[in-house]
Amino acid sequence: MMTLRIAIQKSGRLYEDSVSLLKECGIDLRNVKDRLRTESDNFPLEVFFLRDDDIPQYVEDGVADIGIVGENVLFEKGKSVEVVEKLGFGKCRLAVAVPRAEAWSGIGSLSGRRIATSYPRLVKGFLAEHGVEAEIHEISGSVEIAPGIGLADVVADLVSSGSTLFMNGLKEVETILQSQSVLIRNHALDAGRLELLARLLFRIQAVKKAKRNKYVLLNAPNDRLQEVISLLPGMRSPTVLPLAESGWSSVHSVLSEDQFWDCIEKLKAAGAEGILVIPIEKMVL
Ligand code: PRT
Ligand code: ZN
Repeated sequence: MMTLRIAIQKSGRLYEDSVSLLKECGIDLRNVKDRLRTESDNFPLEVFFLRDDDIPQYVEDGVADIGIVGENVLFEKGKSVEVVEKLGFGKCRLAVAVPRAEAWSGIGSLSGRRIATSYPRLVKGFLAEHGVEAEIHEISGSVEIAPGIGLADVVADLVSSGSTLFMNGLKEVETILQSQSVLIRNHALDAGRLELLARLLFRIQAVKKAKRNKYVLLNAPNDRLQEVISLLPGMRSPTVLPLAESGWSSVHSVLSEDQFWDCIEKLKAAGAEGILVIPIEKMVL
């Protein structure tokens, strides 16, 4: 039987989220722990566990059909694959950082300096784009200690909370790339695999959409029902049910994360009470 082969990180920051995403898509995996490959019993999917750095190559070569990898790694490797979908996890940025005491006067001040990084290709592109010449020192780990031990003047490294830079006496001054995990695919998938990918993508999009939305239930006095309803976008329009207590209704709707707090405040002001907010597991429109 035809299966779709996906490459995901074996262990590290993307592992948990990658496995959870498949699970949320209803794909059960057999004994995931300490395996190099596994398959699913309820979806024609075979999973390869790899170092994240190797995933773009496997997908380009067609050893895996699709993969989950950070854009930072994808763009650094420069392999020829297609990005299918942004996945919204593994968010970070590749940033330039300098010793905290240093006055920063813009990208031009990188000129002639030594930059330590694990992302030479991305840094080179950034420098070229700004017409700056500097020395790139490629190191594979613990980039943030390079200035402290005299190996470099400046670093270009991944940052999420910023605490690693802070603890090493550095400050972030420029962003080279905003990154998150993406689903990538081989260019030349056959029709059967494209169809499996479409099924998987449909599920991924339903999971993503659900995460961005909440189910909201509230009680509203009937004399203010129209005002309350006008505040709720809903999928089509809100559901309204009478409460046992006369003069009151229960209103159900879906709210997106970005308008959430704003909307809740307005609903309260419009007389809504007993507002319940419930996570949505899947959302298919
Ligand atoms: O073994 P393998 O090669 O598969 O794993 P790895 O060690 O190369 O990668 P891993 O697991 O550390 O990271 C995998 C991916 O997670 C990266 O390629 C990014 O796409 C993403 N990601 C998201 C991050 C971070 N956030 C992150 N903060 N990767 C690394 N970091 C490191 C960063 O290098 C620095 O050392 O965390 C430190 C900074 O974090 P803050 O929170 O102190 O700013
Ligand atoms: Zn890696």
